[in-house]
Amino acid sequence: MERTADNGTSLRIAIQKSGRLTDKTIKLLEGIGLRFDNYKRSLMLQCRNFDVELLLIRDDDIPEYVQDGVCDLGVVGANVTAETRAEVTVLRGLDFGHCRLSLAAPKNGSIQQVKDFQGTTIATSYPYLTSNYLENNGVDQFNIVTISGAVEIAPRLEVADAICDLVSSGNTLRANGLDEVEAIFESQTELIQTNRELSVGKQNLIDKFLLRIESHQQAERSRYIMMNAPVDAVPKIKEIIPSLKSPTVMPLADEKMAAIHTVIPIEQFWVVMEQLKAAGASGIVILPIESMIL
Ligand code: PRT
Ligand code: ZN
Repeated sequence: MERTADNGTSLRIAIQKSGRLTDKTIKLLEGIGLRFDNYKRSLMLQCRNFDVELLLIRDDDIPEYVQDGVCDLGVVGANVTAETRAEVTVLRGLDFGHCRLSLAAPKNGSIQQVKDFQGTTIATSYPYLTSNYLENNGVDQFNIVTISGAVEIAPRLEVADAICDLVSSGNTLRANGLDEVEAIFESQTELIQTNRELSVGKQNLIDKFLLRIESHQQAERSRYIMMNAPVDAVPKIKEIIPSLKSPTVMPLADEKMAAIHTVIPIEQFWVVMEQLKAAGASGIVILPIESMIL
């Protein structure tokens, strides 16, 4: 167990108690080696093997808890931090919970572009981001109706002419006869830190925590690749491999053949595979990587 300098005070991280981000957040924390018991039952959860405790709360409260220093770190959508205007530091995007906040209006109606929002009533859970966007884009007269859920049915209930809500696949808008007019904010889940001064012990713990997250993210973006190839083809194969470091080349019992091991970024995976096969590689094996420190 790693202890902080300030009397064993744990690093306190706010995460969503129950919602879209909860399972992915826990999966990430477990992916960097942290172990917890029964996270679905408690409000406060002590990590068994790292000096961290989790506070499980509604996502709307996370930025403020972090701003006020009640929690040192938080895991929350950029959309929530931006709407609450909390003063916190974004440490990094966590590459899940991707979505966009979009203005949307009834299909084939009178609202087709941003200027058509002039004089309309818009239902949203994001009054600040919505008004701010409209005002910055030449729309100076509109009403905002702030509602916290089921925003997409507001036009049908004639509570509003249009909406501004989070969209990921677009299915909810389509199912409610709405068209996306404009995406006003791109979001993903982020790790945020309080701007309050932290003890050296806590700051050290955050540095360790961040290094683990970085290694985990790097590993998730990479694959370990092994293959055999004729010795003659090795120079060509080395040129093809977009390796993070020089590949390992090992002799095989058959002197005309060599084994090549390396790590490649996942997004180049298929293109590289095809090129390697064409260059003479065979028996190509791809493995996931648990963690990676460059
Ligand atoms: O109870 P609590 O307040 O903690 O949770 P919540 O109900 O406010 O939030 P929750 O769990 O629904 O979402 C948490 C976070 O997930 C959001 O703040 C975003 O950062 C992120 N996220 C990613 C999304 C979506 N994608 C998303 N699609 N949040 C909500 N949606 C909803 C959207 O509001 C709409 O109703 O999904 C519907 C649209 O989805 P598509 O796929 O049909 O376009
Ligand atoms: Zn919420």
